[in-house]
Amino acid sequence: MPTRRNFILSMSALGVSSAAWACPVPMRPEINAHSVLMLNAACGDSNNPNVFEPAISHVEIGDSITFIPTDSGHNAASKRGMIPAGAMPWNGAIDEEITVEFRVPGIYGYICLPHYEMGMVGLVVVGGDLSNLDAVKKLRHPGSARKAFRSLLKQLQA
Ligand SMILES: [Cu+2]
Repeated sequence: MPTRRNFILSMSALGVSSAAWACPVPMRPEINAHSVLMLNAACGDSNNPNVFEPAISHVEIGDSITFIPTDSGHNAASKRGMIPAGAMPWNGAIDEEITVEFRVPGIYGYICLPHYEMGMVGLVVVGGDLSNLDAVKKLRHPGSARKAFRSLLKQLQA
C-alpha cells in the first residue's frame, strides 16, 4: 500500500525525469516483435538530433521490425551494399510506418534518406550473424553518416 509520502515522491520523480517521457516506446499489441522509433531527437538528449531508437536491433531469423514515424520527416530504407547477399532491400516513404521481415541472417545497415548525411543511420543484426561485417564496413558514407556507422559497427564488435 503506497503511503501518501511515497506517492508525492514518485510524482516528483516523474517531473524530474520528464525527458524520458518524450520518447515512449509504443506498447501496441499488434506490434509483438520489435519496433524502431524515428525521432527528431534522442531520448532525453536534445543535442543528439535525428535518430533511430534503438540504433542497433538484434532479432532472430524470421522476426520483423516495425519502423514507426514517431516524429515526422523521417523514413527507413536499407542501404545498398549493407545488407546480406540474397536479402530483400526495403525503402519506406517519408512518415510511413513500415514493417520489415528479416529472413536472411547477417548485418543490415539502414538510413533515413533526409538525414543520412547528418548521421541518422541504424543497424539490424539477424540471427547473431556478423559474417558480412567486412563488406558492410567497406562502404563509404557522406558527412556524419561515416562516423555514425563506424560507431555502431564498433559496438557490434565489442
Ligand atoms: Cu530522419
